[in-house]
This record gives sequence, structure tokens and C-alpha cells, in this order.
Amino acid sequence: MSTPSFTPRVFSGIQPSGDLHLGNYLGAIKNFVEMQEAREYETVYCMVDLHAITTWQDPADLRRNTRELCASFIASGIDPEKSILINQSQVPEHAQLGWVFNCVARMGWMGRMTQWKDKAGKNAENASLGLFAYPSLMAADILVYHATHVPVGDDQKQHLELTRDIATKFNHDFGVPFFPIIEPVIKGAATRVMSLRDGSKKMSKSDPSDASRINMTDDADAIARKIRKAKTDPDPLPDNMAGLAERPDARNLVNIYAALADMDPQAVLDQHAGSLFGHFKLALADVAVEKLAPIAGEMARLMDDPGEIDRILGRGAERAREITVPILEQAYDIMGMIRS
Ligand code: AQP
Repeated sequence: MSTPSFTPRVFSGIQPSGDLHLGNYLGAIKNFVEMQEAREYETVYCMVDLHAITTWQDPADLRRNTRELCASFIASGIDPEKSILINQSQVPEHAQLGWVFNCVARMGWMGRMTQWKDKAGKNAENASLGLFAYPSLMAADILVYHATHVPVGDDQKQHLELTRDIATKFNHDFGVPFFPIIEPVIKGAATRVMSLRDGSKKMSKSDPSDASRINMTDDADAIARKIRKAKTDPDPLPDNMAGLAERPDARNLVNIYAALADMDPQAVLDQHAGSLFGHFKLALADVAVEKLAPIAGEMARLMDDPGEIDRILGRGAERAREITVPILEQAYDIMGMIRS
């Protein structure tokens, strides 16, 4: 099979399941903006509402969270003219190709996903079938655009491997190099932002403690308070990263500082070696407030006009379908489905 060349295209998405946090911003949204501005790719960014409903979502909350996620994308610098900005359920080809991939992917592949094991836990019998099939819909989200690059946080690495496996199996089964084998883009100083209360746990919207994360809607006071209360240790900052190897809480704060200030973590230590955390946290709070408070303010302004957000998403869906309809049609044709 000779490999065709694909248009360099970026796709990534975030679930509108509420409490968008600093991990989502540094692990994903900040890179989305950088890739948009690099102008090396077409960029498509998505609110994945069909993924959100793999666990229970109150309808009013889902509607509000989807608009709020859209507002956070725009407030962070995603320009709906430069990028295609969509809500997943408004582009039906995602779910259609998702079904095809349910028939390509194997049960064993899905059962090995650590996110499935973590989220279903001991109660797998009661988890939704959608939660189990989540990675196959994620593969469809990406491949229905023939996307080539996918910026995500470190926790999504395994799902992207599975996307590559699904594309490879489809191409092999039908003897056509139809789907690209995607490249994950996991970059920055904070590909895995950890909880402010426990440096061994990922910062996550499902953590019951609000103090464990900085939410993108937090105001300057809340940001500074949460950083002040973040778990640390009594030792001063070392002068190199090796000195943080056994200090996950301290390392997390240094990485967050570096990612927010667009610095290398070592450069942060060059500036702050010898400081105690009382002092370093003040500096970190300044950087965090400077970066995040304007985004929260702009999100609030955009949320005052939900009609405008809906218009942006409607226009995004139209532009997206110019890409997704022909790709799905070709996939169906390759599989022998009658197109007339
Ligand atoms: N802590 C994190 N550090 C770096 N990146 C992160 N991402 C999420 N948490 C971190 C990245 O954000 C993007 C959106 O992911 P999602 O919509 O699948 O949400 P999620 O990963 O389910 O987010 P949470 O907060 O972790 O939700 P729960 O608590 O439900 O599991 C992805 O690119 C992800 O890597």
C-alpha cells in the first residue's frame, strides 16, 4: 500500500462536562492556540458533547457547559475564523464513523484502556456501553477529518495509540491507505498537571475537592487562595530538576509556573533556587492571575450572549461538514455500501 499525502490538519476536543481547569488549559487549549497561530495546519477544535453523555449529564448543565467551553476556547485565543470550532453532535458524521469503528475495533482493545478501567472501576456492569466504546468515537472524531496531528495532555496517549490501531486495521482490512496514521502532539512543561492537594494525582474535574484544581472561571482571589493552600513541603527550591525527583507537589508547582510563563522548568529554578514555598507561591499566583484572570473575564463577557455562541457553532458545523461528508461517503463506498 503506498501512503498518500494528507493535508496537515489538527483535530482535538474537550468534553463539556463542567469545571474546566488549569490542566485542560495547559495540557490542551494553550497548545490548540499555538497550533492555530503556527499556520502550518488547518485546525479543528471540538466540544465533544457526545463523549460527555457517556456519564450522566443534566440537560440544562450540558447546554450551559457546552457554551462555556466554547467561550473558554475563544477567550483563550481560538479564532473561529482561523480554526473550525464545532460542537460534536452538530456534525453527525462523527457518530456515523464512530459506528463503523465500533465494528473495526476489538473488545479486547477497549477493555485494556486505563481510562475505562479507572472510570468504570469495580462497577463496570453498570457503566454505559458508550463509556466502553469512548475511544472508538474519539478515533472517529479525529479520522473523519483525516486529521494528521492531535494535541492532547499526556493522559490521552493510550487513546491515540488506539486511534492509530483502528486506522491501520481499517486500511489493512480494505487494502486501501484511506485513513492517516496520526501523530500525537504532547508538548509543554505541563503535559500532566497534578492536583494541588496531591501531587501524585492528575488535576481533574471529577475530583470532589474544588481546592484540588484551578478552574478557568476562578477569579484572581480564588486563584491566589488555591495556590497559597497548595500542598508543598518545608524545603527550599533546589537549583536543578533532579532535586525535585522525589518531591511531586513541589515539581507540579514549578511545572505550572514554567508552562504559564512560557519558560523551561530549569529556568524557573535558575530564578527561584533557595526560595521557600511561601515566597514562590506568591510569584506563582502573580503569573497565574496575569494569565488566567483575563481569560475568565472574557469568558464571562461571551457568556452574556449565548445566541452569538450558538451562531459560531452553527457556522463551524457547516464548515466542518464540507470536510466530513465526503470522507464518510468515501469510507462507506470502500466498505461496499451503496451510495446513490
Ligand atoms: N491534569 C491534566 N493535565 C494536562 N492535561 C489534561 N487534560 C485533562 N486533564 C489534564 C487534557 O485536557 C483535554 C480534555 O480532556 P477531556 O475532555 O477528555 O477531559 P478529561 O481528560 O476527562 O478531563 P478531566 O478533568 O481529567 O476529567 P475527568 O475528571 O472526568 O477525568 C485532553 O487533551 C486531556 O489530555
